[in-house]
Amino acid sequence: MPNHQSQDPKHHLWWKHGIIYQIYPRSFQDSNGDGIGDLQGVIDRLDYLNDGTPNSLGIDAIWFSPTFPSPMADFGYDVSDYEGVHPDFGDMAVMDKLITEAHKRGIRIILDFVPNHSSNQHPWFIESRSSRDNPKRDWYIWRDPGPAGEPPNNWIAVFGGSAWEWDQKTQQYYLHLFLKEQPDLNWRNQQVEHAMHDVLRFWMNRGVDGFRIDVMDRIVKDPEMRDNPPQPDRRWAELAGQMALQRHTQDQDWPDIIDYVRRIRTVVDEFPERMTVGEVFGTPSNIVRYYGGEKLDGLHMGFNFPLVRLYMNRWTAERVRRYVDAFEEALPPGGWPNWVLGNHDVDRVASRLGGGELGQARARMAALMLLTLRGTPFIYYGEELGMANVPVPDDQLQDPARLYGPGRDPERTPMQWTRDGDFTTGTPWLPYGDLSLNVEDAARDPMSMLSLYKRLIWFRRGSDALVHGAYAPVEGTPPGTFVYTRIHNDDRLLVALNFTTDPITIDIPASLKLTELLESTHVDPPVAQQITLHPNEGRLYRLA
Ligand code: TEU
Ligand code: CA
Repeated sequence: MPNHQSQDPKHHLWWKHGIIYQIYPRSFQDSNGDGIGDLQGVIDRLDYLNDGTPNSLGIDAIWFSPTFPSPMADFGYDVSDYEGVHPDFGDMAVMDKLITEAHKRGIRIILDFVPNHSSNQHPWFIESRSSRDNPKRDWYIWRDPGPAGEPPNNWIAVFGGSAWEWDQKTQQYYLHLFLKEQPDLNWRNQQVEHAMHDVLRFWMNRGVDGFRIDVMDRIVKDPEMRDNPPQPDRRWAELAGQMALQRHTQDQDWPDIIDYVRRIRTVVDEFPERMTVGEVFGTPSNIVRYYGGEKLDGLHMGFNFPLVRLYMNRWTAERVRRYVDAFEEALPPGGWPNWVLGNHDVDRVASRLGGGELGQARARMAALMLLTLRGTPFIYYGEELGMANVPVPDDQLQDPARLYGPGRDPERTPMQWTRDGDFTTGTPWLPYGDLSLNVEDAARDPMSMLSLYKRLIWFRRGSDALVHGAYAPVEGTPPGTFVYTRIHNDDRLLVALNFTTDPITIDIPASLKLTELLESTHVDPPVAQQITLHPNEGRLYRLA
């Protein structure tokens, strides 16, 4: 049986028992009218995020996508100074003020640590590429060409083309698993590893509470740089582009990566109550590897992405329950789950699940599931409004990852504060979406997505069952439904989800006596004891 035991409320830890909110800093709030979000803008909106009352969203931590100096080739994921603040976002004084103001509200700060690659404008790379015998040459991955001048191996970059860029001056290739503006750092060089450990210490000394670790699964690769084998199932190539033409056995999840992960954890553990969550992919057992397996001496969490990869035709009760049980099953005792519906790299959940009214209904049910499963929920800014992908005109697209259609701009558009937008007094760097979805109007509507998120979050904050309780699926419910309990001592709850577009009546086992309907995602709250779920409806019940 999955090991989803209750946890002792005494061991309250912010990153386990709280809710984490991802802010794409460029798109949350602009404070100086340049159309680009910034850290002062976030400070101005902290009371929206948590002012200690149920009028606010009620989150416990903010994960910022990169805030560091960067040429913005990949919008901050090409870092040119790991210990600074990009001038578009502010400066170190504003960052310090943000940390202080957030902490005053009990909000922790998580920064995006980008260790796999730096910007090609980083001083380290400028030195490294200057000559073959520069002391920093080996801080990056340089290799001679093949006999006919070809790249050292067949690795391909996520954003298309070979993962090797020729450097005419020193007559070698350098590796870049992403853009050529993002040269891979050589973590097998201890000087690199130590320099990056010091970056973590720098920020923790300033009060930063944790790190989301970018591309955690690729920071070391096959030391012999052997070719990746082909992906026999070529169907994926059409779906996921060139990357899917290979099985990434040599440049992803390399076996000794866990040694580097453990050493990062050792550094983070030099400071109290810090956390790490790694961007890792694949099966639950692969994700658990980054936790450090049974010893749990790796990352505090590895992102659990299956739900962000689910599109409407795969959004079924059976598949989602399989994901939940598989992750619960794979975690070693004490391992802590996490759940996420969206981020800055994937289509927004309301769009993925069908768009329009259907997408909204499914996103509401997904929110109830996100906030009632066992483990840490991650909310992507705007999700609490029901924001969907925004169709950005081709001439305004800016994401380098445009290999896959419009790229990721549609899920990175400005936060919508009022029906006029109110993200900036200038021209927003990306267009607004449907402004009828905005904080001001939604806060006044008890049936809005925002009101649903606030009720669920504030209920969750006071519920031992949801924060600490055991998870157990209820067997034998009709196809298309996923029903589970969350129980901690006498705090006993049941969640019932209907993934179908038909009403479904569920006979709840007599052993689970429903006493009170606490929440429904349907816009027409049903009679308490009736358990006929509307299409795409989720409900939360108290049990005797
Ligand atoms: O993403 C890693 C990753 O695998 C993504 O590149 C994903 O496959 C891609 O975005 C296509 O949708 C991280 C960051 O989340 C992403 O924003 C960065 O572009 C990337 O790393 C490079 O740092
Ligand atoms: Ca600004």
